[in-house]
Amino acid sequence: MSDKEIKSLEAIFEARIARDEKIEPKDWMPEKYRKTHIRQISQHAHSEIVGMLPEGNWISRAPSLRRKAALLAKVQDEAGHGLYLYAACETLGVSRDELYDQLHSGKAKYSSIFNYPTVTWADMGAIGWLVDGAAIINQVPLCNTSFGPYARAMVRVCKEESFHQRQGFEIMLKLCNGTPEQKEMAQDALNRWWWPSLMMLGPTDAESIHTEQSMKWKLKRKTNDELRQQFIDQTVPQADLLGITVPDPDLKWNEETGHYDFGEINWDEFWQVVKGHGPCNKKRMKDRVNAWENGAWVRDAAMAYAEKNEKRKLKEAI
Ligand code: BYC
Repeated sequence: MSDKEIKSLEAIFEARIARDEKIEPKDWMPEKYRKTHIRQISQHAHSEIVGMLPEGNWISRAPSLRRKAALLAKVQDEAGHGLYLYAACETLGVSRDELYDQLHSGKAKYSSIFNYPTVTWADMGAIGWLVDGAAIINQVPLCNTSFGPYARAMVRVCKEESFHQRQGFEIMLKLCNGTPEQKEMAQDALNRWWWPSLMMLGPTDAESIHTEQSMKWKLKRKTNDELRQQFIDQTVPQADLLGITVPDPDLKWNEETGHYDFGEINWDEFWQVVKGHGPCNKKRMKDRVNAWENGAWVRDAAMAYAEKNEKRKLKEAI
């Protein structure tokens, strides 16, 4: 294709973005648009899959049958989110095997938040309330993202995230209305998950290398800092309602801006975790690779069953 032809396709593409039209997999798109979508959607898919691991730790330890059923359903939803997202990513011409290879070899990133340990039951509450709460704030704008398969996947994901957030908040509410020890457990979980939840929304806009271009392409509809402020503004009153304290001495309502001011985030810690040196990075990858390898017989059996069925159908058709 000549440079002139590419320029004209680019102009048509930009005009479609400006009109808020959805870009579909078979439409022409700039190579950089395709690559940046593969990057973000696959990181998102990996986060869902790795995100199952810290919670999986508590399925066999949940304090009641009701809690166990809800947690099990939540973790299954996360597997489903991973699958929608991998499928959306595959429409951009990358194979599932390649994506898994990138995750298992440590080449691909996944959300920093899942490299922290889940040491008490209250962590299940804090993850649902804070981590899924931050995820909803990040993902609701993505329902309106420019790439069709990603936007459509997000609509369903957000509906399920909303249930996840509520089940987490309800765990926290129960603990906060329980014994002093239970309330202390909830406070301890908030202390440990607050700052990593703020980091989850990505580096500051000044440090974010992809935001500017992704906003232009309407891949991202809000910047990292906008999402973080929205999360803080929404969550602090919920902590007040629970009667526990956000671990930030600089947190203060600002009448003038109509937002909370907040303290300095430890970005060194964030980058350490992103680079693989968080408290659980190695364990998460080991568990994920083991789960993949130990599941090989299930995949082989499913393939053998599908082939057998295919042959039977062919035989019947003859
Ligand atoms: N962790 O230029 P930036 C869930 C990387 S799962 C690790 O701002 P971007 C759930 C970033 O990739 C929810 N890495 O990037 C599941 C980039 O590196 P590369 C997961 C991070 O993409 C189970 C570099 O830093 N949500 O909710 O414009 C149980 C510079 O950053 C992180 C999504 O994936 C991080 N936190 O903005 C419970 C949502 N932040 O790629 C819950 C979709 C940044 O150049 N993703 N990096 O090597 C997004 O919205 C955006 O990708 C982000 C980052 C806002 C996360």
